Amino acid sequence: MTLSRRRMLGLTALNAAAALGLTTVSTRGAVAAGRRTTVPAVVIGSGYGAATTALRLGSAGVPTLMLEMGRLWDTAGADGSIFCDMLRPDHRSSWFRTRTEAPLASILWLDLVNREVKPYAGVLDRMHFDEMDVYVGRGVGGGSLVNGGMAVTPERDDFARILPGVDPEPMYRRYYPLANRMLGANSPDPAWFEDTDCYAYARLSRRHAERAGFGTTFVPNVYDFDYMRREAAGEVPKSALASEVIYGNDHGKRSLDKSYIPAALGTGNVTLQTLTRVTSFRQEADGTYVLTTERIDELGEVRGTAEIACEHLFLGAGSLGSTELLLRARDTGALPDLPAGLGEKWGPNGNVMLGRANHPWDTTGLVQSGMPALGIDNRHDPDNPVFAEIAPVPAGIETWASLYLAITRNPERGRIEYDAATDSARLRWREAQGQPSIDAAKAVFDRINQANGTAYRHDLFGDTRAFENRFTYHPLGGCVLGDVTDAYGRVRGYRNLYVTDGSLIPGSTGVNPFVTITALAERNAERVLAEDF
Ligand code: FAE
Repeated sequence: MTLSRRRMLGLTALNAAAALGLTTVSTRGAVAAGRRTTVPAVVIGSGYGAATTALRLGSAGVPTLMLEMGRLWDTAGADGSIFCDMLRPDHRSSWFRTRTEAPLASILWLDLVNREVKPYAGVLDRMHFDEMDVYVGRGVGGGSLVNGGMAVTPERDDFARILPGVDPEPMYRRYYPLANRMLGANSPDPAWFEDTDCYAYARLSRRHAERAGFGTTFVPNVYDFDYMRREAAGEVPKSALASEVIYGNDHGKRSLDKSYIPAALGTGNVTLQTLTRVTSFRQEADGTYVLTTERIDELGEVRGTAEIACEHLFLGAGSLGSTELLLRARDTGALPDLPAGLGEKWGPNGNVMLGRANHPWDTTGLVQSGMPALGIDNRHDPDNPVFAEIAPVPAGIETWASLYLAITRNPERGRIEYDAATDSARLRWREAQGQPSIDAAKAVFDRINQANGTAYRHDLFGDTRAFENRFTYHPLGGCVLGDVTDAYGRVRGYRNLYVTDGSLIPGSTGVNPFVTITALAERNAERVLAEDF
């Protein structure tokens, strides 16, 4: 069966499950339920690494169960929308919070964007640690549901620096092109981009960057630019042009629940169970892994616990999620031989957010596409290598702000630890460790401000700071490839145990990370399927 036919079959199963309110999705009918289920392979999570691995396992004929703690997002609520937008966030926005916690905390020091909400299994989580918050997506598709869709392949020389143990040749010949194709990365028609109102903000930032001698580059995106063109023309319902981004997109976006996941379900070998959180796992004497899982409802009530046994276990719960599960297993004695390097080499991908004040005559318009399309590319500067995404402020009003998410090559690393008292992960990262990111971003944007007679905005992050580095969108590391795992994601010390997500990458990719996470998962799955099954 072709991949596109499998994808159609899987999409049909997802839609039917959503319509019926089912938390188990399969193209083969119901799977056995009960206190203990046994399956050949389990994949924890449904983000980039997990979805890729599930497809490849399913395609190879391995019966696989995917477990995702968030819900399936493909049915409209009472208001006719699947997700809420950024301007009127409701319970769908946030993972069990009473108030939304948007990255842009204020405009003119006024909290115009955050709202009180009812606690619910919403799509965006902001995980709080001592001196760093981590944004992650919750739901079928993980981070793909909430992210900006920027599909960036790092430059080949940079790749060798990011993952020195991985041969770049097959990555650039095979796995990056495969990942980009599967994810549906595409670019806007340049003539349309130059003309459309919704990218006036990006063109203004490009002009300002060029005045200071910086180049910009178009960034592919998984949002369908042809759909966006039709949104702008008023031909289809709006999504990216209706302030939809961090709380999900009703239309246009090829998130994983539109690409890898239906293709995986369409193999007939993959079953997806939603609203199911893996709390811990152990190994039995015969090598079987036994997971303890908790089923919740959308209001957070625990509806039951169950054990799931498997021969092959793939952790794709994201940098924090996978590392926490492994640390818990090691430090509670369930898997005592897990490596000492577990939790190390964590980083926020050098993320720092900043805003610049535009001149009164430099307006950026009321409608800004929620999907970034340009980056200021200063990656080749040996002193201050920066790749700065020109980010939207889809506030629906003229804010006279230009916003950026700068990705810097901050060499600082943090550590994830297991805290027995709270039975949860702690992130050891000090705010001061983010200073090299601020310094690099400042070197670039000071020049841009000087060349344009502009200044930083001090009203956007809740206090008076110009640079916000107390949160990240790009958590990376904790189970680093070549340290905690072998060169293909097999966890050292245990057979048939694998990591397949952003935790494999040591803290930085220099650009937005999801294409690299996907390409690496493709590469590792191919090897593991050839040798371990
Ligand atoms: P991830 O996508 O986080 O998926 C992990 C999944 O596991 C989630 O669905 C969790 O709910 C689930 N999970 C966790 N723990 C458990 C458990 N115990 N039991 C069951 N399920 C569990 O992992 N990256 C880009 O490349 N371009 C962008 O434009 C971009 N923009 C972003 C914007 C925002 C607002 C955010 C938050 C992120 C952005 N990212 C972007 C980052 C990107 O989404 C992220 O690197 C990937 O999603 C990470 O993929 P993983 O496979 O590691």
